[in-house]
Amino acid sequence: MAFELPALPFAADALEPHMSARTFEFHHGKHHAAYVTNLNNLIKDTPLAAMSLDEVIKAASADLPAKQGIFNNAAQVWNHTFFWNSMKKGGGGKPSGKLAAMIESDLGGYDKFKEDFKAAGVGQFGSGWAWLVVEGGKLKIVKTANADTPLVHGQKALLTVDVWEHAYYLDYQNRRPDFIGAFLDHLVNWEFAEKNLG
Ligand code: MN3
Repeated sequence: MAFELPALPFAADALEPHMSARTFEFHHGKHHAAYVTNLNNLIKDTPLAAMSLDEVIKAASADLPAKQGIFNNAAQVWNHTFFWNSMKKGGGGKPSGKLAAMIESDLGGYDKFKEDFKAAGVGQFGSGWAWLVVEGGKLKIVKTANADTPLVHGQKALLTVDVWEHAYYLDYQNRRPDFIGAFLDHLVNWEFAEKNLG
C-alpha cells in the first residue's frame, strides 16, 4: 500500500487572509505531494513499504545516514499533515482548560509561551519547524531543522508551525516573524493540540 497525500482538513481558502489558497496550492499540492511521491519511490519493493508512516520514520532514523533520504521524505509527510491539523479557521489566541493550566505551570503563562514559541520559529536558522511538545510529562517548546521531528526524540508533538520559506514566502515574503505571529493569533487549533495530549 503506497502512502497517499491526505486531503486538507479545511477548504484551501479557509485560512485567508492569514494563509492564502495560493500558498496551499503550492505547499500542499506541490511540496507535500512531492514528499509523498518521493517516499513511495524510495521504499518501493523494500520491507519499509509494509510499515506505517510512524514506523518508517523510526526505522529510517535508526539507520542514518544510510536512510537519510527516506527519513527526510517520510518525516516531511508526517510533519506537513500535522501542521495542517495544527490550524483552523478562526483559531489562535489563548487556549483554555488543561492546556492553559499546563502553559501556566510549565511555560510561564500564555504571553511567555507566545514570545518563546515565536523566538523558536524565528531563531531556527534556515529551514525547519517550531513545536509545542510534551516531554517527561511537561510542555516544552522546541525547534527542529529540515525534516527532523519530535517523534524520534522521545517527545509527543502537540502543535507545529512550518518555518521553511515555502510556508510563508507567497504571503509574507521574508517576514517570518509576521507569519508566526499570524499563526499564533489567528490559526492555532488548540482543540487539536489538546487532543494530542491524550
Ligand atoms: Mn513545508
